[in-house]
Amino acid sequence: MATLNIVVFNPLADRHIELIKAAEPTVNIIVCDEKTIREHMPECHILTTWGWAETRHLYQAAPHLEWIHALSAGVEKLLFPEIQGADTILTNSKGIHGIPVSEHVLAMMLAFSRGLNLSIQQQQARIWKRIPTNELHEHTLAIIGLGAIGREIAKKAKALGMTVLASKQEMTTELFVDKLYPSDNDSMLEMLSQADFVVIALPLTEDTENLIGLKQLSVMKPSAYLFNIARGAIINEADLVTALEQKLIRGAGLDVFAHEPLPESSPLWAMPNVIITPHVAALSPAYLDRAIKLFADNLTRFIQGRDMINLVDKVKGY
Ligand code: OXD
Repeated sequence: MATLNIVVFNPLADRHIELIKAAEPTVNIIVCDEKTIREHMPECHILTTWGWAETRHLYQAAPHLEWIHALSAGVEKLLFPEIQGADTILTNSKGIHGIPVSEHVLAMMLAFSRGLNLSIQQQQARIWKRIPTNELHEHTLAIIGLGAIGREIAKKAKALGMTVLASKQEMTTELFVDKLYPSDNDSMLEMLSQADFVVIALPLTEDTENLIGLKQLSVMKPSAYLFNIARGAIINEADLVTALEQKLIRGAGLDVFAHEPLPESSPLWAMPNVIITPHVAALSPAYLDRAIKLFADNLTRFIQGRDMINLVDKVKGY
């Protein structure tokens, strides 16, 4: 077989290169940035990139490309018509996000529950004033979308004494979920109405775009908090702003937005009951180690012609 050229759109440490080489010593690894990537497309066989990176123009310049691997779980910028109609393999990094994302969600839930968002604001103004605090214990968490991330959140929430509800397309037996709901609209409304904390952990698809709008927000408890660590477009952002302004819900912890970076003009920035993080929920020093390990495993499968893991359905989008 001719040497395989793997173009990687991210800096790699030596240990990452070694992991890939251990899987397949003969491959040629080309690490690129935004400026250099295009020139390597004519010789590229495997492209390792991010689901949020503009890739269509690169694809059009890559006649030998056989496989795109997303270092992210989301593949939103990798689902353009040319790839959907071609044999090009698309895989993602689903399954490696559970630990950091669940810790991020827990951090935001605890921050609201213990009033840390308000304490930090007071601290900046040197104000000593007792603020209302609460416990997660015996409160109810609803997880919309129970995949690898949702399960890890459920496990940690149970350890804190919470009741866990979750919605999912197929009914399965779940160790850390007290009640599982099907994913139809009525079931979702029923689940939302029970919850003190709601976490969105779904992929963005045609079906999930704008899934959470005023109707869903209106059935939530006025004391409830909403968290989004999935994709911004799953929430109708204008409806969320209305719900927060009208106090239909108490607050929101948001790591993802319909437009990123979140525009300076967004009213969300100035809301005291909103915690904004810049799409970092999955990131930690361990992220790339896990992502490259998964890629290297798939590389062996690709070369040996075995079934690959995390194949993305290019029509469904996950
Ligand atoms: C991802 C993310 O898609 O971190 O991997 O958002």
